[in-house]
Amino acid sequence: MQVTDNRNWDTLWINARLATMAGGYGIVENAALAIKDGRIAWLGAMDAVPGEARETRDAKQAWITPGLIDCHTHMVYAGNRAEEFAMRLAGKSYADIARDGGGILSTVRATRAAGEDDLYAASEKRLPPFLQEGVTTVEIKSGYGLDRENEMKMLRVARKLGEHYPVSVRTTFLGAHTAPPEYKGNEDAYIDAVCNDMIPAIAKEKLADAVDGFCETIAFSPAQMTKVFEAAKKHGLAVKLHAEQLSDQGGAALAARYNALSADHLEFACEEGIAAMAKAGTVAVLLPGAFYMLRETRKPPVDLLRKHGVAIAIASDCNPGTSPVGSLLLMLNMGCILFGLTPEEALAAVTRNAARALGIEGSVGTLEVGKTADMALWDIASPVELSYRLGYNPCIGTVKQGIYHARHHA
Ligand code: DI6
Ligand code: FE
Repeated sequence: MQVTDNRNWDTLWINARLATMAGGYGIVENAALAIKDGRIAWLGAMDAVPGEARETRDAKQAWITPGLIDCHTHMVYAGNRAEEFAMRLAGKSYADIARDGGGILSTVRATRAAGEDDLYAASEKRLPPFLQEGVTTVEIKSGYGLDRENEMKMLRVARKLGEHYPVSVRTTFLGAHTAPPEYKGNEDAYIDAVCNDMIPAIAKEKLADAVDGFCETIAFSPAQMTKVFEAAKKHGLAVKLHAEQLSDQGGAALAARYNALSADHLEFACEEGIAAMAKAGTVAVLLPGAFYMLRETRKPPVDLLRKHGVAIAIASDCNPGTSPVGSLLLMLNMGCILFGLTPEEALAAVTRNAARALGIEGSVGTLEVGKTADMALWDIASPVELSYRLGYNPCIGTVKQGIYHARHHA
């Protein structure tokens, strides 16, 4: 984007070290960055600043990255599943707990029972740790309501979080998470309700930006997910898929066939599915929190993703069952240690590639002229540090649509 009026910037950040993430780290040392109307108007070397701003802010040699993007969460829910955590530690599997009516269904019971205000209050508590760590965009899925009214309640709560906090919320309808008890043994009828009742109502009220599903033996088959994707397509909604988390169901290839924004988890993905994702431009969203919590030993095939040139994102999967995670930075470290990503890949995975996984790479995910001025400021010596440490938060503050928000130190 061409910037014409360069004497009229709103804010000029000076003495910054930029990792623009526009290709590799995209490092610019001794940098300045100008903001106008919430967008990046110019960036480059301090001694080449071509204009003036009403307000100058000194970054004091802090690093500035694109605001982090958590592209896969289920952070709107009620209750918690600490008891199941204890059961899993005692040897019961996630799938066994789900078959016995626990797992996702136990969160469905709690979420259905919560009024909209209570659900908002419970969910609101999970957001600040992410924002304090430099997150400026978060995706939030439904999937614990499993009927029209309760799925819409979840999506409204998610949208409301984005209205009350300096974060953009992208919402995803995950009605096809599992079949609710009233449809037990009648899963096809539930899928019909997802396709013919829920998706049209949610599309009409513009409550979701995308449609997702759980393609797994304990959830829905590729044939059932095909119906859901057809309905999404009919209503102009993008699709995503929880694919190959616990077994290879051919979900990656199915997602690619529908030009999905992303296929997520992928521990059991085969090369054929990955090649199809590469061709379709479908992003691989890796979720090290769930891998870790389930003590999974099969790693997502990172080498195959690299070989085929599939963009890799990572996310928290923040959910009460398999990933009760409150830190995206921890996921960078786990992405490196557990999955073998490089620190540079890990940072790209929560910026540039996470934006692609949400279909918003045109406006966020890198520091480039014309993009939204969503940024995170860090007290670090190099961007590698964001993956290196565990349990430290070096975030100084964020800039959301041009406005600075200092981090609140506890
Ligand atoms: N895969 C996951 O990791 C979450 N959902 C899904 O389809 C887990 C959700 C939960 O256990 O509550
Ligand atoms: Fe998930």
